[in-house]
Amino acid sequence: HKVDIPFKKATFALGCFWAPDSIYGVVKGVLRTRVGYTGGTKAAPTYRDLGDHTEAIDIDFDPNTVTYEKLLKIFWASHNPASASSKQYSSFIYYHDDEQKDLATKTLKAQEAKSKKTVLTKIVPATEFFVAEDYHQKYRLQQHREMSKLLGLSSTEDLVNSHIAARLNGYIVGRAGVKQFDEESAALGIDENLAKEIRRLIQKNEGNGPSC
Ligand code: MHO
Repeated sequence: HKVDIPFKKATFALGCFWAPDSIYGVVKGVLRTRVGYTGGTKAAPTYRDLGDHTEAIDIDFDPNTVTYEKLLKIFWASHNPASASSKQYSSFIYYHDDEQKDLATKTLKAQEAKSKKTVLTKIVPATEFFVAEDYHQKYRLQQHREMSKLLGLSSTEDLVNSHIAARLNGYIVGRAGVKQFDEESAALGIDENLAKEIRRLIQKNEGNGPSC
């Protein structure tokens, strides 16, 4: 389930990280995702004791298939950047280079103009990303133990490096439709029995907003 092509990184915080893991996991061009804690100073943060860090998602993407602008568009559309939250759930864009910084700044201004609200999102340089505990990775997929087992996804290693894990974690909660799934299920190596179950879950959950 490994995809070995050149990639770029995007790192965002937009509330509880389970939902963005599913939302970004099914975006075309997204190769891998992992959730964790970043932006703070506390050494070795954990879910129960994350100190001044924020829950965030770290994305590996293929820039030839998806642009950083598209990922930003999804960022603004997937949470309310004008609502105040604790540091744990605050809105951040952690840029990896000047181009990302400029695009983030530009789209933040556009978001403010469009919503006529003060956007609280902070745009800051990416710093060390602490991968969260196993049970937070591909959280939705892990609720389907049979499926994770079938795919041989057991360690954190698998869960954060597997392309198929990122995709299915979004599909099973309906974050992309059957049509897109059918276009890539063969390439993902999914057999017909599993495909049937996934289509059923997509249809059941499509239209439900993402929840945490
Ligand atoms: N209500 C959830 C939020 C989890 S999210 C990873 C919980 O506290 O378990 O912060």
